[in-house]
Amino acid sequence: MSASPVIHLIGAPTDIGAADRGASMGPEALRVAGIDRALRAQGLTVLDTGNLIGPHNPWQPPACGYRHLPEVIAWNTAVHQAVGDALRAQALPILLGGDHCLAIGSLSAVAQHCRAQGRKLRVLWLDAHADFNTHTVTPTGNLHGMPVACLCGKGPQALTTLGGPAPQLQPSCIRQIGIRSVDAEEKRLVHQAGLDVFDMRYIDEYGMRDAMRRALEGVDADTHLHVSFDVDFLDPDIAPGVGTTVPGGPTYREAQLCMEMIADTGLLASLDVVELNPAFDERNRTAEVAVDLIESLFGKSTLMRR
Ligand code: 4U7
Ligand code: MN
Ligand code: MN
Ligand code: MN
Repeated sequence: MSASPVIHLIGAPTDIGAADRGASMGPEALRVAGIDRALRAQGLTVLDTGNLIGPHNPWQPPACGYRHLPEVIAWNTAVHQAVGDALRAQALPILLGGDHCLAIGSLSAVAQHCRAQGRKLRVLWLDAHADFNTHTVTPTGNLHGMPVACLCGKGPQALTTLGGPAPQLQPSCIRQIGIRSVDAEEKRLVHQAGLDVFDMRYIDEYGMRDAMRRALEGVDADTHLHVSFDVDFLDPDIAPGVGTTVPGGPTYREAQLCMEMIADTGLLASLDVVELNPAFDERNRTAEVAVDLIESLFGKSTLMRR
């Protein structure tokens, strides 16, 4: 982006797709941690559009492989609309989740916008999980484990066609970073789709710098860069406030470097911050770490930038 766009904060307070209750409190925890103030301190213009509304969580077991599918469709329809509205207003949407199923609504709007504008799209999926389950292989039925599959055309039609005919995303535009928990059958689907995954093994061997350099390879001034930041990407030592912690994630410094390298491209055009669960947090410290990292993602650096 050339001139700094206006940032729209869009709250989606739901845990409809998650394994645990509590991600519905995520938007407020990020506000309490000062997300708007942090971005404004960097000279950005921020409009908090408030919270979307949607059905409450009925807390039912899965039906036909999906838990809460009608409610997930309702929430994603609202997110799709709101993110699309922000992009059409030339704003930079930040979706404050909420669980990660909401990325279906957000990225379907982003993909649709890119098609309309003839822009290329690169998606960085920062997560401990690949989120590539389908209703036939999911061990849980929770839709927060399925958004990447849905976006790539595998999922219930109401979700795969949000934003037009499926698929919303080509696997070739996605880079996954920080992955360390993939279910057995899901692994097969990830390979089949040919997703580009920089898992923790890769980061251990080659470092975050090399992973990010490669994940960002080929982006240029015509690229819309979307970051889908699942807070469980981070090591649980620094980010206990998520439902599905997986040990062995990026450290604080590795995560900072990841964000800084994205900021350096100057191409960030939309963002999801999802899966923060204040019910598992300690004095909001995970929300505060997330806000620190988001500052870096928007270009805050330790020293004056050369
Ligand atoms: B998240 C899981 F089985 N794979 O599908 C599933 F381990 O958005 C977890 O990345 C999914 O936090 C985690 O339920 C979804 C499980
Ligand atoms: Mn996720
Ligand atoms: Mn995850
Ligand atoms: Mn999670």
